[in-house]
Amino acid sequence: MRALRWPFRTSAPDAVSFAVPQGVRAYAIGDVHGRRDLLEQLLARIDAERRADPRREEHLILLGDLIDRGPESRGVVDLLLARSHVDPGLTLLCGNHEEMLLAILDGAADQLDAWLRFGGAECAESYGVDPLDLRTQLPEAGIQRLRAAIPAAHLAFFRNLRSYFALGDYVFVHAGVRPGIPIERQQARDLRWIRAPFLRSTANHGAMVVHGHTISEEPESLPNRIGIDTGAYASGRLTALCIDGAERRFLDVRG
Ligand SMILES: [Mn+2]
Repeated sequence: MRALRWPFRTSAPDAVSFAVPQGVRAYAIGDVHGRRDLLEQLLARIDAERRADPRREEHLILLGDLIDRGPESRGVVDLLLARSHVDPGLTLLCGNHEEMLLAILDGAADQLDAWLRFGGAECAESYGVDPLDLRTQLPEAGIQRLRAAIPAAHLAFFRNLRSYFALGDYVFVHAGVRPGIPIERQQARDLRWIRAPFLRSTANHGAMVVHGHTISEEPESLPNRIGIDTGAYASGRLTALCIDGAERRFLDVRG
């Protein structure tokens, strides 16, 4: 991946050829993965910036993979549910981890083991379910345990997550887009899972694609995509992209 990195990594504002309308500002946050502590810190920074220097239209986009791996999946959902009632500019995207959990809750017993291994164990624990129980019971019984433990409001939260969000010259997705296909015709599977065909593509996607899902040490700023998953659950670094009219910059918190 190293060879694909665009050289600039500054956090100072850059004038770019992609923009959202003047007076509109958007913050996009990468994969939180159960790190409520980092999300709280980053939101505090963003809210402080908004208070000090407001815009006429403010957006906050979470790029998905809110849950799994880190310790506080339930806490992250609680925080964002509460915020969704008071922040009309909040958009929450569905990552492959939320998709997996929903599939399991809908009865995909064959996916339970893989989910537990890829961070679902920590998520189950945050809902008070012992992952060891889930591994030793029949998968159908495990799914019943999970269904009983996850509050209805959280289930509705997961079901209401969106696949993408378009704003000005930008489109926000969890993983990426399938090159050559318009955003409205993208498959949810590609938006939430895609890697190489998107990451290696030099095609103009018709909009600057802002995504998470694939971890890089530093945020990646390329001519056709911006990746902001800095692996918060393991690195302790949660990154956001701020797009402010025709300018943009990165901001992050480190725990
Ligand atoms: Mn992902």
